[in-house]
Amino acid sequence: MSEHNVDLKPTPGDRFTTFLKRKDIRETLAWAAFYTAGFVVLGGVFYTKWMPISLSTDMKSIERLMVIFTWISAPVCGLVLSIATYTFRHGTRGDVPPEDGPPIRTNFLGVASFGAMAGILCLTAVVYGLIEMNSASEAAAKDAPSALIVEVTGSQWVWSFNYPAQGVSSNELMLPKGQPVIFKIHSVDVNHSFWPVQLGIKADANHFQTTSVTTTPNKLGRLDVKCAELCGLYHAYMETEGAVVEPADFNNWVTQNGGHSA
Ligand SMILES: [Cu+2]
Repeated sequence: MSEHNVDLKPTPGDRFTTFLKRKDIRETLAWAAFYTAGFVVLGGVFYTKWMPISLSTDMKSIERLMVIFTWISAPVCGLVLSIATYTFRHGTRGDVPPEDGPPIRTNFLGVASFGAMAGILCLTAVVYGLIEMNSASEAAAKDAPSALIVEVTGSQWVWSFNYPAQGVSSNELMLPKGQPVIFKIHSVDVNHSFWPVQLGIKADANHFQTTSVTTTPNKLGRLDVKCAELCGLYHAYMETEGAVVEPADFNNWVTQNGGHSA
């Protein structure tokens, strides 16, 4: 008779419902929701305020990338913190730790959903990154003919900039607003990394190869230029300033420094 063969084992759904009814799980999930919401708000509303101001579309896409990656990691971070919070609230000195539960490596649903979730998160990050990178290099190719060329030289521990078409050299990075700029970067000694912070770009400065990176400053403002690769004793001080200025002011600066407007 069939009723003798009825499978009375709880289904995965039943087990999940029982799991959700546990007090410790409910409290942990509540904390997880609280922390996750906190990180989502911090990432979306405050992150961009704490970051350096944006003077190019590349910096805007870096901002967006940081916010989206913060949102992706928010639930993971929220869950870890919530478990820690539960432990701090309920753990007592001298507690006997509970025995380990059954291993989940044989639980197909558990393993598959973990794998799928991790895979989707990683794929999202990779695909998103590729799309951003592609659109940046497309824009760079389109802008190349009208671009201002700036030769960037890194040396221990100074940045110098040469504007070949204008015949000007400087230790501050001056750029006209609205004109694409191609940085041709190299180093005279060890490896450095050229990082004009508010432009949202960064590229290695190597001794044996010139690297190049393109962007278009689209806002007036002060620039911080830093070295982003440990390059010796005074690496931390390898920084200089600059500005994005109106094209007319840029031309004035060029002539004041003995160059000629191209
Ligand atoms: Cu350096």
